Amino acid sequence: MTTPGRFLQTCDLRQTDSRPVWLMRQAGRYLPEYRQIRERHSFKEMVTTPELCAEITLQPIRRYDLDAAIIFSDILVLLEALGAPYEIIEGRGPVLERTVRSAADLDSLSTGVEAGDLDYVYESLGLLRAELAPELALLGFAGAPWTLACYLVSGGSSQDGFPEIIGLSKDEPVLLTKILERLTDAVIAHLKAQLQAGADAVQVFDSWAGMLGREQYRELVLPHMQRIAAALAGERVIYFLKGATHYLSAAEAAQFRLLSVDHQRPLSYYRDKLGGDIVLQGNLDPAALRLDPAELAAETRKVLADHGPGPGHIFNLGHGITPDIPPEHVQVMVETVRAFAPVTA
Ligand code: 1CP
Repeated sequence: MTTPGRFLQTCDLRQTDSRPVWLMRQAGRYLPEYRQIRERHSFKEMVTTPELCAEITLQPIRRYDLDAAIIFSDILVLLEALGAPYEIIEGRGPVLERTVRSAADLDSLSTGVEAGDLDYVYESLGLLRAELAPELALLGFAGAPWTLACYLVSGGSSQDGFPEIIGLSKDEPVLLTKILERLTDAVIAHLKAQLQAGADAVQVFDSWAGMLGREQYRELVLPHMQRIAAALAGERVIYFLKGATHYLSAAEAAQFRLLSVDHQRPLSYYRDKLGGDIVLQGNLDPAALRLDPAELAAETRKVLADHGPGPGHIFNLGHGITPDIPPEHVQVMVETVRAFAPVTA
């Protein structure tokens, strides 16, 4: 069982002694202990073997005074469970064995995740909950339907911005909606199962929502995300958007309650626009982690000060940490957050 620590207290807009802090992609290639395991195992082995997965998830927790652990997994595990297996190719990123661009492609995909297919994720969460200190929050996650569809339609990572899905949105809007609905059902089931397995909160990553204009966002992204919010009402669901948070009105944001924002705009912009009842997560520019320690500490304090002393702020980056960051710089960032003036009610 979890004893509410800083992370969960902040989710409830309660006062804490210091801001909760964790980093997107906190387990990963910038850590030498991660690279050591990666030399001996494929990415898939690391994700699908619960003992390895738990070990990698805990690596950043052992190094730093963080408030949350996010399970080492990937958004693509769900596509694999639906019948589109992936590989991670060194230097290129994810590649799927197939694409879905026609009604026949969609028909040949599973209608839902079969019992057992993602048990390795849920088993890993069980192991982690037992090993983590009770005041640390355990996070599960999934890709948002739109971001998953980008990979499913294009067949993997793309340097040129997923043109295939933009084509599909123009030529076959009904088919694209069906794809997004199928993915939404699967995301809801996967998030619920992670919460059931011991996750205290789940994050939905909409990394590619920002390629859409405001109108397209309202058509292709928002209805599916609203269905996820409704299906998980009462649970802690953090919605991470890159390049699109400013599309949300206060009423729309309120449905999500926990919003992770990128670094394009200061936190005070979102606080002013969305009000005091939303928990904001973010938003140090990940590039700030390359600065020398004094400048990095100054940038970290700028984010903390910009939010102001009120509760409801989870410190994080605006996007994931990159593999080139010196691990000591993360230490500087976390210590700066800890040393900052406490949150007041
Ligand atoms: O060691 C390696 O070569 C693998 C690199 C790697 C890692 C460490 C991949 C392949 N995935 C992961 C783990 C991962 N992926 C986590 C771990 C938990 C954490 O510590 O935060 C998470 C949350 C993800 C989520 C993820 N995967 C997203 C959304 C978040 C984001 O950063 O935007 C996306 C878009 C992916 C796809 C993916 N998987 C891997 C890579 C390199 C990518 C991105 C590729 C691309 O830009 O298209």
